[in-house]
Amino acid sequence: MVSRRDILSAGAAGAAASLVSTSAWSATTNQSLPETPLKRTSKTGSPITPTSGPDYNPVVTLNGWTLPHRIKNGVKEFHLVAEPVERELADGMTAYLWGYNGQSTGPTIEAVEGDRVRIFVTNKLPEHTTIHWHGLILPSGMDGVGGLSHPGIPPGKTFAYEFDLTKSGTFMYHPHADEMVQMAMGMMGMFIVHPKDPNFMRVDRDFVFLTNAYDIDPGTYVPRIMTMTDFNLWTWNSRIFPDIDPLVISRNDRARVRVGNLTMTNHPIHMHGYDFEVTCTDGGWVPPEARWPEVSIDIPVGGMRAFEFDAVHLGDWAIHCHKSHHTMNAMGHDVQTYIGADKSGVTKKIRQLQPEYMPMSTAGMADMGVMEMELPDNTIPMMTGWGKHGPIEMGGMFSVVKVREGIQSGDYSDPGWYENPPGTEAAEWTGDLPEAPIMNNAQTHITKLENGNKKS
Ligand SMILES: [Cu+2]
Repeated sequence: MVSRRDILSAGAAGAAASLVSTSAWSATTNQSLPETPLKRTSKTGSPITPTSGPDYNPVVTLNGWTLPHRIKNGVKEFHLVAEPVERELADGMTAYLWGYNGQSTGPTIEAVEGDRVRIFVTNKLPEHTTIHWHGLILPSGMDGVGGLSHPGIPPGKTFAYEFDLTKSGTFMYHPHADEMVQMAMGMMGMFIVHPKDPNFMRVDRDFVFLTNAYDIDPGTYVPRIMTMTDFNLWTWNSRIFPDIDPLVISRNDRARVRVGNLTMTNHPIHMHGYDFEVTCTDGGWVPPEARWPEVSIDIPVGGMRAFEFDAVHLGDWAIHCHKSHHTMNAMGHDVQTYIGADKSGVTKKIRQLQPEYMPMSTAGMADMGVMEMELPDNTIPMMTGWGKHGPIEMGGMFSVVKVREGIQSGDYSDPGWYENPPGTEAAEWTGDLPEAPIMNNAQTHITKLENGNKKS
């Protein structure tokens, strides 16, 4: 007898071969339901190219996957299972979350404008749940607000949601029952509706991810659900740097990045090397005449922004939240600032008790990026990651857009680090320096006085 737990944990080994499997238990216990696809790993799953029906270019869910469907009498059927999951936030750190079909975040649902969808939701949680389809236009009774639209789905039961997809765009799904707890535990996913006309807003690479946040004490596994603002893990699709997969793009591809925000604060997502235009919100497509150029786009709470660019600049380009605390992993926020402090006296004293003691952070905190500090189990350093040229000193909401020549369509594998062409990389200067203009406060003051004297 193979338990579901075995299926989940066995996946880590043969990850690349098959990212999606079908769990035996659901097929036998729910004969009339579509099979329950189950994701085993936190690696980015291959997009699912449509084999029947209208053509579309499938999205790539960063460190996530797309939910397979079946078609029954012209209706697209999906099966989501709400359940406790173990999610690897990064190599060396696992969180005990709630999610869908074996993972948090849940799989991306992908369909086409004009489709009728039937989404079965099985509740394997210890309490009731619902799913709200954020941004979709649908009948009131399908809107998933527990108690308002319909009763909550009790543990062990399956509800069916059914509606027509009347518009294309980028939407989200999440519980609207004990919402604070269930979202803090990682329950959320994306819902992509492709345009009926495959040439409308067509791109070559279409990335999608959700921003989410957890408060998990170092050495523990379960998020603190009562935290309102002071989260210590800022994630994309329940994944943190250095283990968020890169966004791999072939030069001259038209690329789109869709970012949803189901945290409790905004995230200004900044991408280096390019300017771009916001082409879609969770309300719909932005007409060309209403767009303006950006290099950072604030993703509001409970909102989605998709931006597009032509990938003409080769390189490794950082993409990250511009709130600098959101590109850090777990850390205490009540640590004193020691910049400029003289710790030599106290160091001498402490070393009498603990000879290997090292004073830290008197010149900044970059020493944290290279230190091999002993951490509690199941904890990732505050700032970490190693690039071609040294420590990257980041964490949390950070990844790299990798634009390369001649990447095959459909290939999202990491091409490694970019080799800067000769003469295009900043390096130490050993020649003569121009005289540096100095304007310190005293001089400013003198200049002001002189100018004042001249006037009188
Ligand atoms: Cu942020």
